[in-house]
Amino acid sequence: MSRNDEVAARLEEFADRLEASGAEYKPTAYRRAAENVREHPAPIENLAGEGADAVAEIDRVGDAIASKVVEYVQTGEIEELEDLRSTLPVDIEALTAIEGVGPKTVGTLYETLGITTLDEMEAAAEAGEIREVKGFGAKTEESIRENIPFARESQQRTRLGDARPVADDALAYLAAVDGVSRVEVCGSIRRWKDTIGDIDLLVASDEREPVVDAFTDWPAADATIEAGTGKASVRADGTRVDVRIVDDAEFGAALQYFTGSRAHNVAVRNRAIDRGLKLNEYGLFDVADVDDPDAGQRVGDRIAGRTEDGVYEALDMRPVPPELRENDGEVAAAAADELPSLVGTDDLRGDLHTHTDWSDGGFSIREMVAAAAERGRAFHAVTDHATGPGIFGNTGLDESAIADQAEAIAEVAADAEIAVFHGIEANIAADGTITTDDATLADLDVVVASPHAALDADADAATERLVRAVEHPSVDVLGHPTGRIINSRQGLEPDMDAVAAAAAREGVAIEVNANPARLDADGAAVRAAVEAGATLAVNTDAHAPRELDNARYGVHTARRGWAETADVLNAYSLAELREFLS
Ligand code: DGT
Ligand code: CA
Ligand code: CA
Ligand code: ZN
Repeated sequence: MSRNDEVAARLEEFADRLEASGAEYKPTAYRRAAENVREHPAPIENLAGEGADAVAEIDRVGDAIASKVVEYVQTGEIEELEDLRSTLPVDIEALTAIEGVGPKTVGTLYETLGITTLDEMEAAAEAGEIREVKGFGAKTEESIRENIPFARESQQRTRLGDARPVADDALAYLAAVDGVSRVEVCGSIRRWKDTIGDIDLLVASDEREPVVDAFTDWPAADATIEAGTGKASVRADGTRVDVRIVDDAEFGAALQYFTGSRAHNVAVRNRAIDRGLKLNEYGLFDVADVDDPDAGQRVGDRIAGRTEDGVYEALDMRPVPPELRENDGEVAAAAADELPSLVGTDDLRGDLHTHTDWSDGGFSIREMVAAAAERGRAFHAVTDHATGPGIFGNTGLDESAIADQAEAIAEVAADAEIAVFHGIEANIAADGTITTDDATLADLDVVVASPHAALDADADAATERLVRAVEHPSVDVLGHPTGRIINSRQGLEPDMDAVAAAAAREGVAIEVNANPARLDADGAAVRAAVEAGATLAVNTDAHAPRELDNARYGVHTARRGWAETADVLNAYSLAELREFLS
């Protein structure tokens, strides 16, 4: 976490605690300040070093907040925040993770029932105490009770998009340590799961202790959890990071073992047993002539282990891409040489879902197009929000604003180095209708239709809604189909087989939204889409240039769903893309 993110998180906690204590306007001021500190291009510690006046130069950061920022950077604490923490000693982050529970509710339930933790909240809900509190009822209590397990899970698992940069930093750091010959991520992060329990790293080196010492000195490590001879764990940015150090000759076997998943490993190990071989984290061993194969871990002739590919090949399999290792058909496919040729990050030629300052983005059309061109993209679609359900205030475009924007886009397109498409992100109402005029939609190059409201509908209603939306003649892409926010909102739970079948029939692409808070469609839904013969669109939904770099999360999510290059609209040539959109 950069210091800007860290300071922003403290300001947001400040806002939540103020709101829980009944403050009216101040929380909003703190939240706006937090957002701008997070987005500020310069490191906040540099500004704080120059004093509160320099910090107050940031938009929406007033003198009072600026001096708190300086206090935090200098001392690691904000006295007023510490006071709020002791007068309202609640785990505000965990409690507000319950869908439908905000800081105000937390404050009320602390004052009336003394609730401070998720466990206490659960006990109170189960004892029927919450419904007795003024302003609450049986329905609210029931919804709180139902949403607690999801909140609990969200407190334990880190979003891929938060964990991956930490892992990348650790990889770069360890690669530069003396005596390290190879280093790789493994575990769920190498499989690009959408949430991560902990980050696993594997190092090949002859010198274990110096590597452990170097790792515990990693600047991003906030605390050492344990440090042994062959392994160590630290906490970084709130996530546990495990490192294991092995000999070079065993690195491939260890990488295979620690990448998992467990279910995949069991299936592969059984294949080894069928061949009279033994597979473990130390290697693949021929135990045919060994009296007691269980006598030790390294018993028998080592026939593979230096490289991971070598392990798979010695088992008569193609090497399995990590994203597929969930024991979902990949072992048989690898044995039959029928693995899909998965889409790669280099295959994407452009984005079909992005925003500008015409809606809730932070940058102009010209800036976003330039950022796409800088990244080597061949095309870029601007799809700002249309006004409609779930789009707040005046951030969404009505029909006349869309017409105005067409002119602005044409102006940028005229001298752009890349193809620029004018699109819209239209809204799918609860009944599946699209809330922008048909005539306006028909004129646009790209129509992404997404659900933004009524995201708690039951499964049947959700399926009908999405099927009806893809049947609209102008819709090209079904945007973030479930509307989930990872660790925060479950979203719709449609029958993806049915939605995918409709999308395939109607020639509508199903989006894999690469925003790491969404990753929607997820791997399982992508698999349903691929099996139904639907096309996919891997889009960043970028609201700022740097969010265009989130594309990799979308690609790896698509790979988890067995998506091939040919399945992905963003990999089409311009001519093919125009054909699909028309
Ligand atoms: P996570 O961290 O919960 O997101 O999931 P993973 O898959 O990273 O799991 P983790 O960190 O507990 O262990 C990393 C990998 O190591 C796991 O995918 C498979 C392997 N592994 C660890 N412990 C065992 C074990 O006791 N048996 C087997 N078969 N594999 C294990
Ligand atoms: Ca892990
Ligand atoms: Ca682990
Ligand atoms: Zn969007």
